[in-house]
Amino acid sequence: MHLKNFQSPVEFSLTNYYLKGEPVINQTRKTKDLTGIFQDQKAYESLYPEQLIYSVQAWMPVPEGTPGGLFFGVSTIMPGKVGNEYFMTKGHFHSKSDRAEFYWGLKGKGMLILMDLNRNTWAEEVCPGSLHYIGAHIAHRLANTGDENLVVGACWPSDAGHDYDEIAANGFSARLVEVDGKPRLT
Ligand code: S6P
Ligand code: ZN
Repeated sequence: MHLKNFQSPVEFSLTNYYLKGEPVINQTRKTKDLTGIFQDQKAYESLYPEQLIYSVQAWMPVPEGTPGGLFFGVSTIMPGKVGNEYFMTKGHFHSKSDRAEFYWGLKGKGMLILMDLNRNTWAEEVCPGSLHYIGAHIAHRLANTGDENLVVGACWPSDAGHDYDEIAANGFSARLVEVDGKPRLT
């Protein structure tokens, strides 16, 4: 019998929402990485190309594509807008499109924008403690509607992958914009 205590190689801070340890990947998306995502081209071009829009940390304990494993991620979306459209992630379907995912709100205020294969789009409010099940064949994107960072946890299958092409080509069928100071899907 083995009764040794081991420590997990990765820690998640409940105070600053940071993943610490190895192996953790850190990804940033700046204005210059989000060409074609926002509607207002003029407003987009007026932003500083190096401005950080969102970052993602992920613990991928098994190689990407492994069947049966799980990944753990934390997405942080900065507050701000391009014209009247909130800062948001690129959004994607999973490459293995039937793979689901959990999101949960940790900090800040935002919306999870969801779209099915028939291009029906809807949104769920994200706040600390909100829990979101993203089912099979549903594209997903996060938008920050508040004035502080939006931090969201995620867990998804290690063989899900990301399909950005469909969203890059056709977008979602609705956009989350500010109307009279409030978020609205239009
Ligand atoms: C992965 C999961 C998240 C997103 C992240 C960034 O399946 O949904 O970790 O990758 O929120 O969004 P995007 O659309 O740029 O990958
Ligand atoms: Zn996903």
